[in-house]
Amino acid sequence: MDNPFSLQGKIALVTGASYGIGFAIASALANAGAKIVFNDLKQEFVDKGLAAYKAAGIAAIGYVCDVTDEEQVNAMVKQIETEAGVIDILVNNAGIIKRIPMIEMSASEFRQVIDVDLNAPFIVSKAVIPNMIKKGGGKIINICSMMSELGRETVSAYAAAKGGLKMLTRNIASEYGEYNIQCNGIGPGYIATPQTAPLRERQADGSRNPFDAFILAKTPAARWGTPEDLAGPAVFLASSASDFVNGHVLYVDGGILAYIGKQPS
Ligand code: NAP
Ligand code: GCO
Repeated sequence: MDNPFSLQGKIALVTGASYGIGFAIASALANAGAKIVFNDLKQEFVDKGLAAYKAAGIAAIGYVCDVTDEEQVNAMVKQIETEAGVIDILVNNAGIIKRIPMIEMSASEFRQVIDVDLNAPFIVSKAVIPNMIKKGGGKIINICSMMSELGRETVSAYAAAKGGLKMLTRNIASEYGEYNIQCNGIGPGYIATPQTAPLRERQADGSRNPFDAFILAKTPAARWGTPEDLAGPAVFLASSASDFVNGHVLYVDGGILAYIGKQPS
């Protein structure tokens, strides 16, 4: 029996993958045999990403592309298909967050988050699905969040986007499953990346950030996740090992969603 987790011969596009979770997922897919293509907003970050992939022994191809811009996305997908081949695996990873109390957030700020975290996965998925169908199938992995299930103060736009992304995941699975396209989500818990750095920064007096202590009390694993914790789940959902898994969000959260939280001592 062939190794069901092998990605040999597959082409994987991971959006926003110069660093952070996207970089870790792309590296894992490469180590499983996939050819990696990625994008970022700025050439500077694409170049930094290419250097990091090279240092990890990964021959990635990088593109400058704003995933909220449908013209840029369609041009990038066409260029990828010319330079590397039809995309077999899409990871919609690019994302932003704005932590602002809802009644202080402008409609423009709200729309910016929705644009990157929800509209962009729609735009990129729409660009790759037609040739996935022609090729006989494909894998789409949307990077959701704890906020696909839970709310908290100051993240209204992000939670609305990630909740919507869970349902977009289910709808792509429903609409294109018959073409052997599996669309699933990964819901990371609290992961130590630049996006969550403000939540972990030490206080002025050197004490731990209260949010840091809060998350540790809410996580059975009693630690923040690392981007590498997402590697195995991503390879699973990108591989033939998950060919009958569709419309599922796999939470990689150390148990947060299962736990009421440690009683304060
Ligand atoms: P990050 O460190 O902020 O990295 C986000 C990446 O997305 C960056 O490379 C960024 O590029 C790129 N990006 C943002 N807007 C873009 C756009 N319009 N077009 C193209 N690229 C764009 O975030 P992260 O922590 O690695 O998170 C990655 C994904 O996981 C996000 O979808 C996030 O919501 C999700 N997530 C994160 C956590 C966590 O705890 N960290 C937990 C659950 C889910 P620039 O560097 O150029 O801005
Ligand atoms: C926050 C965090 C979270 C994480 C992640 C949790 O401000 O609460 O940024 O939103 O990024 O989405 O799964």
